[in-house]
Amino acid sequence: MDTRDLESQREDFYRRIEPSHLAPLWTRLKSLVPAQPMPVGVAHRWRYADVRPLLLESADHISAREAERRVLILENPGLRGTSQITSTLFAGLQLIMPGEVAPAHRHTQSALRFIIEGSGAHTTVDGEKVIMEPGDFVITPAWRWHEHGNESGGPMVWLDGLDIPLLMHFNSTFREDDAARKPPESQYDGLIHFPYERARETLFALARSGAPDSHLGHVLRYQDPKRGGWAMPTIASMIRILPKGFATRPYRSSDSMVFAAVEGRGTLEVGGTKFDLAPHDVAVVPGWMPYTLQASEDWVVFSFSDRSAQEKLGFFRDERL
Ligand code: 1HN
Repeated sequence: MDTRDLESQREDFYRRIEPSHLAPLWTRLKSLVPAQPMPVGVAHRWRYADVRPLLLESADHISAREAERRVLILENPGLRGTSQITSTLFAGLQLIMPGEVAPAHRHTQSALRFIIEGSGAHTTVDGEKVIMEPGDFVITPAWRWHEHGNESGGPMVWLDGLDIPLLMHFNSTFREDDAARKPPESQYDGLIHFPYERARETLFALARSGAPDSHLGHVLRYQDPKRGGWAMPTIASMIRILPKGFATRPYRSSDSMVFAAVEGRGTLEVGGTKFDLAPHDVAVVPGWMPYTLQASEDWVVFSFSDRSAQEKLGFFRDERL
């Protein structure tokens, strides 16, 4: 049989199996199982100076109570309409004004908060109150009742990170609202509040004590002190300091990274683009794209990714270039 006949007989075969909801794997195998990660989304930076006035304006349009959560979603420009910053994570900037309450609810998605601006507002987790200060890292574990309130005199802004797209893949999302509130079945026994004061002290002590890792800088991982390992089951969070003048060697990992600049200034370089990052700017780097961080001042950077889930499932990879 010549190849034209072979090809047309194959095409005919594919058409005949289609009504039985069957398809050939061999035409799709290499796209289903690529040799390495295909980029999902694009690298992007949100300047806080641009976003802040819009976030504050959102308070003219809706209250925290009516919105339930007054959040502007940081949507990856390569993933429009998905509410995703990466293929597995949601990120947004949440605003709560003085006197406002964001009512209690619980969901199977886990949330992290990294405090950007303001001082003294609170979040509660199963009734345990956490007062939030800039640079603090706060966790709302899955299925824990949580609400936010602002009894301070000024607006309070934080970066939210949730594993929403990840749970969407598992189709295991549940939510209950305040009206259905019951006493919690158990008490969460992990750490939920990591104050910046302690992280900052440790970072600057590290920076004084020796040379930074060539690809990462001086890194602290937020850990669960009881069980060890990452503080959250799905999301891995870190904070690092890059001494003034230091530049990392190119590095890539299979987890797409969300960065939030904290103090000082520097540049994230990814895919030939340089993103200067001022304090409170947020950036995203798709998985497996090599990137570098260059510090023009002593530079503190917070980051989170789905690495905690990838490690547990056994497919996390990284490469030092
Ligand atoms: C949520 O519950 C919070 O509790 C923040 O602060 C962001 C984004 C989507 C769905 C639920 C919060 C959220 C969210």
